[in-house]
Amino acid sequence: TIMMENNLAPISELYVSHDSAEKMKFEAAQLPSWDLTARQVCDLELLMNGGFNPLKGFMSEADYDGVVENMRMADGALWPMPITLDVPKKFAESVEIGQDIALRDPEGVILAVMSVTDNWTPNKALEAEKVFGADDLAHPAVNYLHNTAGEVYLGGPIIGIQQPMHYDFRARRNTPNELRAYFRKMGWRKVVAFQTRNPLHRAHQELTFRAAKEAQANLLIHPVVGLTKPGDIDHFTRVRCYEAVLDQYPASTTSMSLLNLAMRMAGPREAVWHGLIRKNHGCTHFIVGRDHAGPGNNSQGEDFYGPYDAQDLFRAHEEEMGIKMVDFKHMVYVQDRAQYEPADEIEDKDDVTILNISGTELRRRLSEGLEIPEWFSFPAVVTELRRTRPPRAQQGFTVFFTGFSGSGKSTIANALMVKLMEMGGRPTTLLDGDLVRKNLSSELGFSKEHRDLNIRRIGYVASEITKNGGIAICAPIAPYATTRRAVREDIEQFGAFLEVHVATSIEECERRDRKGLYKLAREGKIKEFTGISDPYDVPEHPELRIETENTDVDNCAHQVLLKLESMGLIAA
Ligand code: PPS
Repeated sequence: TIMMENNLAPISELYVSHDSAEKMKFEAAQLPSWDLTARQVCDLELLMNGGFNPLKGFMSEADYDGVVENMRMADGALWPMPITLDVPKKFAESVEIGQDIALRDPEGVILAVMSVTDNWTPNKALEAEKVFGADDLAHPAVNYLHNTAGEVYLGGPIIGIQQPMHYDFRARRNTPNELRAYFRKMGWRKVVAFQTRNPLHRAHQELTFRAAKEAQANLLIHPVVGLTKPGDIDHFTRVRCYEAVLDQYPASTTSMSLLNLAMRMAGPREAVWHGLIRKNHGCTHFIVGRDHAGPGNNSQGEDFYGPYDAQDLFRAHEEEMGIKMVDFKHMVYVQDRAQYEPADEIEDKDDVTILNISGTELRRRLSEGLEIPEWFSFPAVVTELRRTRPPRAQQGFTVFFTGFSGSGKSTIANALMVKLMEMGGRPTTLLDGDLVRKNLSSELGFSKEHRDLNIRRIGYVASEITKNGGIAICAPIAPYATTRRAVREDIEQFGAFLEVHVATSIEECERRDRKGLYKLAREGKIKEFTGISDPYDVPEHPELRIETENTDVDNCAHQVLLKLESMGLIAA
């Protein structure tokens, strides 16, 4: 049987004693040092504060092998997730076994010292298969493993010097021992934890409240604020949303604390990992939902894991973990009775109207500024989400013209800019090819490398403008498809990207030869001239292609406006 009440004795941390910390920090400054990645900082924080108990450092090769193979450390302890210090080969070669290294945050502050006991090159394909279920780059953690993580892993015990600094929501962050002390003080003997990386709506409030009632426990809303799935709503917005929902629970039954975990989206293994972490934070129960910590679709368009695999794996290890699973009730809104009910307990199913709004539908309503009903979410939550995700017609975006020199990009871009400024509402910046080459890229020429740099710089500025709600209009030649794709990816994190191919033929550009450059290029006086002596990749799927040969400038700019309107970016 499972222990149903929590043991709230302090859990062991890996910090050096307060008195020795200063001395150790001073000595550590002489050591070879490693600048931790964002994920490693998250992992280190939970190693040091006991959140990853019983781990004593970054994993040794033997622990790693066991964890990958069958979720067990070398000593047999259950642990489902590799916690490894990945570094580039070059750094690994500079470190000897037995040596101490200083672990620093991205600003250079020394957080811990690690005694290196292990140094090995992991079989990443095997790790992907065993831990994440498939060696498929569509899985965000597999992609990270192959494309971001270093080639070599270093392992060894650590001694913590200080915890990573957080300047946001400081009062809401708690170590396992702080939470244990809080539960002790409040007399909370049973606590059910709810893990989340999404805003909470009414259905979540209902299900968490029911889970707590069912377990006769208090409730801990325990959202992840470290690293979640790429594309998620940022944690700043989410925490403001959670704070709004907290008022909805009966007073003093529920608490909220932020967990600086770097999620891996590993489904079943991740659920077990989450459970162990909550156990360490003094909780007795843990809510596991349908498709817990699911990574989305694989490259075949199918789910990586079965919808209840996470619950099954958790249940199989529940006893050993010492934390009990509360399985997630799928709550739906029954309009006739104006309340949420568990989907599998609705009696007169065929006679009542059940309402639902999917995540996709919610995003659509936000982006189009449409109604989000009160039965679905709390007005205060919707207000926060609308502040972060204003309707498309108020978001920033980038129009990126591409085409040969003399194709008419600048002229159309200028016409578009004044039309947008006539409408007003958003600051507009034109990043014209010539203008950029005077200001941003004055030292660059026209080699492939320099053109790439030039376009990447334009993309960076445009992405900042887009992020800040403005309109960026770019008009470089941008001859390479791969560079244009990279710029698109940079910008689409923040707003829409509209690629416009100004499709004037090279013959027509040369015939017009407005700057006399084509003549010089033909004579070999300008080298590497696009379309003459340097390549141009014709865009395959631009949002818009403009033929200029029989169309005047005003009409070309108008075509762009119509496209923007159809994308909801400007009001019709
Ligand atoms: S790129 O390839 O996107 O980085 O080029 P871009 O920054 O748009 O700069 C193109 C303008 O530079 C002038 N110019 C050349 N263009 C192409 N190839 C060569 N070798 C070259 N040398 C100078 C030319 O005037 C381009 O201006 P636009 O406005 O396109 O005619």
